[in-house]
Amino acid sequence: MILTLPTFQNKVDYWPGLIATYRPYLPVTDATPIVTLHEGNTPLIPVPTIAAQIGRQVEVFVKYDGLNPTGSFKDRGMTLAVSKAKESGSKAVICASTGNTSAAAAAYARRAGLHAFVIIPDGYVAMGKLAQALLYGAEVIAIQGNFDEALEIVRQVSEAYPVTLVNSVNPYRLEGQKTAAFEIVDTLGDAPDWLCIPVGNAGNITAYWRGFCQYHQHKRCQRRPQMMGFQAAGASPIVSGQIVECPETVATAIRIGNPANWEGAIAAQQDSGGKFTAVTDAEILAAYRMLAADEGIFCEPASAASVAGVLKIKEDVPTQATVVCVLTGNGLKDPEIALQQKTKRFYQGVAPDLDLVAQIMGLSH
Ligand code: AN7
Repeated sequence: MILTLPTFQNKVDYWPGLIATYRPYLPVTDATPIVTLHEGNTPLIPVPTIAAQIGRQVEVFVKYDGLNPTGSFKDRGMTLAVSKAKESGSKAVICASTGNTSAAAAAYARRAGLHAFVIIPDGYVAMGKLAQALLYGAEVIAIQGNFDEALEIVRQVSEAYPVTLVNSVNPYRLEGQKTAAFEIVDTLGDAPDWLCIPVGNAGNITAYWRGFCQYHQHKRCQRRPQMMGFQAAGASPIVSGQIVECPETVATAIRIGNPANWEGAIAAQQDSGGKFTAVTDAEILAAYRMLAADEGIFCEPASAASVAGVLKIKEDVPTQATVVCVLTGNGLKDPEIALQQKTKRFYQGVAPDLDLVAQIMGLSH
C-alpha cells in the first residue's frame, strides 16, 4: 500500500497575527514595521460544569488568552505598542508591571531590537513572569513599593528621557487589546450577553468595550454585551469608588489600588448597563481550582476572578444568556499558588511497591 503523505510545499493557511488580521481596524500604515509573535486567535472554550452551576440554560465560554505567545492578553497590546514605538524611531521601552506586562514588553521589544526596562513591585511578581522578563533580556528593576508607585516612576522616566512608555496609558495598547472582542464576535457570530472580566489597571475592560462598539458600528454584531468587571476584594478601588493605598490579594496580577484607566472602565460599565463587583481571594481560588479540576483549564488566579465573579452573581444572569469569561493569563505563570492549593491527591515519599501503590489507588483486595 502506498501512503500519500502531505507535503508542505504549498502555501499553508496560518494565522498571521493580530495586526495583519484586523488591519483595517488598527492605526497602522505601510510605514509601520509589524512586530509580531503571531499573537491572538485564542480559543473560546465552553465550560459546561460552570454553566451547570448557574443553570437556566445559560451558556458559558472562557476566552483563554493565556494561550498567547507570552502567556497573557498583554501580547495583543504589545504587538501594536512596540510596532508603533519602532516606527517612531524609539530605541527603548519601559513599563511598570505586576508581571504580565513586563513579560510581553520584554519579548516584543527584544524581537524588535529595542531595549526593555521594567519596574516591578519587589516580591509581588509571580515566578513565571519574572523568569520570562529576565530571560527575554529586559533590565528588571524591582522597587520597594507597589504597582501604583512603579507606574508613577515610569511615567516620570518616559517624560524625562527618550524611552517609550508601554503601559496601557499608551493608546496603542488598548487598540491592540480590543481585537479580543473582535475574535469573540467572529467565533460566536454575535456579541455575548455578558462579558465577564478581571479588572486591575482597567485597560482591558476599556479595550474590550471599544472593540465591541467598533464592531457594532461596522455591523459585524447585532448587539453589545453588558460589561461585568470583577476586582479582588483587597484591591477594589472601582467597586468602592476610592483609591486603595495598600492593595492586597493573592491575585498579584490585579494588586492595583489606583487604576490608570479608571474612567474608561466606568464608561464601559455605564454605557453597557454592566456592573462592578468585588470577589474575595477565597472565591477567586475556588474558581481557579474548579477551572483546572473540572474543566481542564489552568489559568492564573487573577484570571479566575472572572469566573468567581459570574458564580457570585449567578442569580443576575439572564435565562439562556451567553456569557464569556475572559481568562487573561496562563496558570503556568504562577506555579507557587497552584502548589499551595492543598489537594488530597498528592502522595509523597511512596515506596516503589506494587501493593502499596495499588492500595493508594484504591485497587487493593
Ligand atoms: C492576568 O502586567 O497590570 O485591568 O502590569 O496580568 O487591563 O490591568 C496586569 C494585569 C488581569 C488586569 N489579568 O488587566 C501588569 C498588569 C491578568 C493580568 C489583569 C492583569 P487590566
